[in-house]
Parts: sequence; C-alpha cells; structure tokens
Amino acid sequence: MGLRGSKQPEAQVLLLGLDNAGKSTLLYKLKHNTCVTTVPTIGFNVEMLEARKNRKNLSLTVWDVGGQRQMREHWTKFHQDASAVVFVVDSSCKERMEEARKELEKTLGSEQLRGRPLVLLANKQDVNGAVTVTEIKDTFNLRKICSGRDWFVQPCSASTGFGVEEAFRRVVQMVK
Ligand code: G3D
Ligand code: MG
Repeated sequence: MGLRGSKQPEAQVLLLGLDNAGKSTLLYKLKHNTCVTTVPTIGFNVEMLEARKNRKNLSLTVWDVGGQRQMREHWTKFHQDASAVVFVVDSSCKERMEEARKELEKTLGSEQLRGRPLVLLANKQDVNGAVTVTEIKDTFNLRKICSGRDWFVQPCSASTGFGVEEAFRRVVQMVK
C-alpha cells in the first residue's frame, strides 16, 4: 500500500467506524475544506494529506473503508500497514453506541494493530443532545480497551468543521 521509493516520510491512517458515522464527510472536509454530499461508501475512499511533523513533511494516506456490515470483514486487510487508527462515532445516535463499541473493541483486538495509536472522534457534536466525550469514554470503557496504546478522544463536527483540524493534528502527533 505504501509508495515505495519516495523519500518523504509517510504513514497510513485507517479511518474506521460504523456506516453513517461521518467518515467520508470528515475526509473530504480535511482534504478540500468543503462539505460534499457523500454517498454510502462501497469499497473504500483513499486520500493523501500533507502534514508537518518534526520540521519535515509527512504524507498521510488515509483509508476510509466502508462501514457497512458486509464491508467490516475487509477492515482487517488494511490493518497491517496502518500507523494509526481513527475511529469515528456518531455521537447523535445513542441506539448504535453498543454496536460501535463492539466494532472498536474488535478492531483494537487485532494483532496487527497492537500498540497503534487511536484517535476516537466523537463526531456530530453539532446535533442537539449529542453524547459528550466524557460519556463516550465511559461507555466505550476506553481506558481499559486502549491499554498499551496512546489514545485520545476528540469532539468534532465533520459538517461544520469544528474540531476537525485538531483531530488531524492529534493523528500527526501520534503516528510514529
Ligand atoms: P460514513 O462515510 O461514515 O458512512 P458519511 O458517513 O460521511 O457518508 O455521513 C453520513 C451522514 O452523516 C451524512 O448525511 C452526513 O452529511 C452526516 N454527517 C456527517 N458528519 C456530520 C456532522 O458532524 N454533523 C451532522 N449533523 N451530520 C453529519 P446524509 O443526510 O447525507 O446521509
Ligand atoms: Mg463513507
């Protein structure tokens, strides 16, 4: 998956989460700083993003793998080369928190992702009544399921752009 031969440091980032969490909206907000009308991702979207780390350019390849149930079995194929995991949660959808939690737990259980940092995005914070970061930390039992890796929870709204740049900076900071 890497670009062999390129001198610039590069890292692969896996963007995961249930369908409808806002992964594609987030990716296009980061890439083009625009809101695009997304369609449910069949297969995956991939974008290269440029960042600065330790006074060097770092190119991040972000893989947005479709979140629908039948796609989730393919997530593991992307694990091997991932330097970091970004897991997007729809904070406005309490009904699917448990489903999201289970998927995250399964993802973090992957041998190939051992020790890789996690940024959990509590997305859709613009929606009234959205679950807070504190509630998500508790519900997901993050302290426990993230032991042995760096992790951070960032509130954001992919629609308005709130928290999106911060989330990206966190990812850049955390990739090794
Ligand atoms: P996915 O790629 O994770 O499956 P999408 O999710 O990016 O396709 O987004 C799913 C729906 O959630 C889209 O709405 C999108 O506009 C909306 N969405 C994404 N992020 C936010 C957010 O931060 N706030 C709000 N309010 N909505 C968001 P539609 O209606 O097009 O299905
Ligand atoms: Mg999508």
